[in-house]
Amino acid sequence: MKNKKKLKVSIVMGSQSDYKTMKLTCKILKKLGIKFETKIISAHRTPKRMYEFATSALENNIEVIIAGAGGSAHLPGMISSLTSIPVLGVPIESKKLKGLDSLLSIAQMPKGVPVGTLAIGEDGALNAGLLAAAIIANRNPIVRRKLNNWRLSQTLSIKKKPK
Ligand code: RP5
Repeated sequence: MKNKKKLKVSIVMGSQSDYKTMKLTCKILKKLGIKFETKIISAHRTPKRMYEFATSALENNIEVIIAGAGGSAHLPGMISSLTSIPVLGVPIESKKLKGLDSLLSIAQMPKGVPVGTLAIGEDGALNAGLLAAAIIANRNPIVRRKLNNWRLSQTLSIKKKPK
């Protein structure tokens, strides 16, 4: 996949079961016209895949990595330890602790290796896409315009009075 100039965002997740949440990230990136790829990569089940992905991300033209993981969710932190590309972490709503485990695991990175942590579940998945778009928009006016239009249509959709 080397030198595919247009690839911007990589969405990775620890399991197939995370996809129902991470689909929201795909949806918003599609809407904003941002190229992305999706991969299942588990820090503990496929550590070699994780290493190879993270260490080749820069040469694969990835600008932002969005990593969704649940439970003992070390995937975003481990990826961030292997690359200086910005990593956004989405805590998946786990079955046992409703995602509190994932949230703390992703958010509580010790100093030196950052992960931008989003909200638990679908809110975080969608916002991760918006945040990736905002990062890319810093040097891409077309993405900036699309992102601003999306935000404006959200504002316009909010009614002034409850029914
Ligand atoms: C994590 O374990 C994954 O990110 C997923 O959220 C969780 C459960 O995985 P499955 O048992 O559904 O494959 O690694």
